Parts: sequence; structure tokens; C-alpha cells
Amino acid sequence: MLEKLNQIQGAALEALDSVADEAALEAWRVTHLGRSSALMEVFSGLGGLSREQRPAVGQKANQVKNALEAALAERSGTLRAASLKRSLEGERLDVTLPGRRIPMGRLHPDSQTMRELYRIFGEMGFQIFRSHEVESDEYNYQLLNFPVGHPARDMQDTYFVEAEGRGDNPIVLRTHTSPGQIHAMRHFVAGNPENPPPVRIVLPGVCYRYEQITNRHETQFEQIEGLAVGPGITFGDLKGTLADFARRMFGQETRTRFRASYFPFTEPSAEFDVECFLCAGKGCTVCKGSGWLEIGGCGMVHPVVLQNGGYDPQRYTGFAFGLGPQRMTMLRHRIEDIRYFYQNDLRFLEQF
Ligand code: FA5
Repeated sequence: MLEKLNQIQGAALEALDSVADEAALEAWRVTHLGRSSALMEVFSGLGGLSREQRPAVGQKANQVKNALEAALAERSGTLRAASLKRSLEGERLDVTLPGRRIPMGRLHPDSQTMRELYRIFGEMGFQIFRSHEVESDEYNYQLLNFPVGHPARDMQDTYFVEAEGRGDNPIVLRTHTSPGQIHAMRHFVAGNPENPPPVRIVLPGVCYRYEQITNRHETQFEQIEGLAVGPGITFGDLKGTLADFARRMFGQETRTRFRASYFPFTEPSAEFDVECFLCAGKGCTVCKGSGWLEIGGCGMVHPVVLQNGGYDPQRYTGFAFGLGPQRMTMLRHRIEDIRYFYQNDLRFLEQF
């Protein structure tokens, strides 16, 4: 019996030499250590041996079992190491190769300027007020003192959304952010009609005009409106606010000037210019040699508009302004054509 155990061990170890993968190793385990293996038969036959034979055979059978299990563990380790080596060699990695660049998203230059404007006006105590892009003629024009047929309407060519059956009050795409002035004033008045609170808001958003598209004019563009209404507000407050804004936006040394102008909804009205920050007022191609850059329009809120907003013009005055953020971005970065803003060309967008 002891001889038989030696043979079992020898045959099993010999078979193990030719095991080349994990599946074959499992088959080997079943054949040589499994329940119906020759070795296990010896274990089951122990009970039938004589008392003298049993300890020696039992001991030897255990030795064989331990030897086979140890050989199995060792073989399994070698096979696993070999398979790991194979897979590592298959996926060889050249650590000297430069990495792949991960394209980073960034804010559109329009969004960057708008966020800066919100920050600056926020620090100056203005709230952000949002209004509609689709308006009625009444809000876009009539309540702002452009009566039906008024020639000043020609300053802003309009896109009509719905005209049929609406008489003098067609639905239009807003041509400027100024109709938001009426919405804002009415909103604040609604809180306390007897004693409406002061208004100090900026009103950002997209406007639409049926324009000839040029390097400085788009049919869709941004504006930011400002409105302050309260007792005793003067043109001096308007000048101070815009001059302070220009210094915060373009630098502490920036000079500003106001030129008389006309808007139906402000009286008096002005164009607001900042000293060209590219040539420090000396004159360059961007400011067309004048040393000044036009940033937007402004003025004191017309009494008719105050009244339409629900504020008594005997008790309240106000100022308003409307600036072109894209023009500011263009000036700052010397962008020559406004059409780049909406072309989604990464070669342009990646520069900001
Ligand atoms: C207005 O739209 C007035 N509502 C501004 C205003 C508000 C005056 C409050 C007084 C009180 P204007 O049409 O000039 O004004 O437009 C103001 C700014 O919007 C311009 O200076 C310019 O920066 C920008 N803008 C106007 N039209 C276009 C356009 N087609 N493309 C790009 N920007 C434009």
C-alpha cells in the first residue's frame, strides 16, 4: 500500500509538469486530489486495513496529500505570475510619451464680460433684474414715449412676431432692454403703490434689430440697461455712476465724457464715451483717431416714462443708461468683427 502511495505521488507530480494553464491545473486537481482520485480511495479504504497497517498507511497518505497540495499551490502561483507577465507585455506602456491634452471648457467672452458687469454694478449697489425678450409694441415703444408712427422708431428696425389682428400693439422682439424699465418700475410700485421704494437695477439681455450686419452690428446683440429711480436723483448722480463704472471696468485713470443726444424716453439724453484705453486718448485705429470710445446711451428718465412706470414725476426723478457689452469686449480685446461672437469657432473662443 505504501508503494502504491509512492506511485500515486510520482504519477501526479509527473502529470503536473505538463500543466500549462489554469484550466488544466483545475482538471489536474480534480483527477489527483478530487473525491474520486486514487489518493482519496486510499483514504476511504483505511477502515478496511488491519490495526497494524492503518497508522503507517494513514500517515503516508497524509504526507502524499500535503505534498500534492503544496505542488498545486506552487504551480498555481507560477501560472498566475506567467499570465500577469504576458498581459503586462501585451499592454506595454511608454512612460516617456507626452500625455494627451484634455480640452478645457471656458466661458464665452460675452459671459465673461457680463459676469464682470454684474460684479461691478453689484458692488455699486445695483440689483439684477431680468425681463422678457418678446415684448408688445406698447412696452417696447409706446410706454417709453415713442407714440405710434413716431420717427424715432426708425432708429431701431423691428422684428415682428405677431402683427395680424393686433392693431397698434403687435408682438415684437425687444429692440433694446429699455422696456424692462417699465416692468421694473411697475414691479417695485406693486410692492407699495402709495410709497414706492427707490429702484436701483441693472437689466441684462439679448436684443434684436433688423439691421444690416456689419463688423460692428449684429441682428442679435447684448445690452445692459441701468435704472435708478428715487427722490432727488440728478444728472450728477448719473455722471458719477457711469464715471465710477468706467474706472472700475477699464482702470482707475479712465476719463469719461457725455455728449448731448436724443432718446424719446430720457430728457436730457446723452451718449456716454470713455477715453480710449488702447491709446490713452492719443488716437488710434480703434477709436478712429478721436481718442474716445462710445459705450452707450443715457439720460434722465422722461417724466412720461416715470408716470407709465407708476412713479409720480413730481416726487421722483431717475436716470437710465443702456450699454453694449459686446462693444466693450471688442474694444478690450481688439476684436475687429462682432460676427465672431456667434460663430462658435474654437480658434476664436479658445483665445479668452
Ligand atoms: C438704445 O438702445 C437705448 N435704449 C439706450 C438707452 C437706455 C439710452 C437708457 C438712454 C437710456 P442705442 O440704440 O444707441 O440705444 O444702443 C445702445 C448700445 O447698444 C450701443 O451703444 C451699442 O453698444 C449696442 N448696440 C446697438 N445696436 C447694436 C447692434 N446692432 N449690434 C451690436 N450692438 C448694438
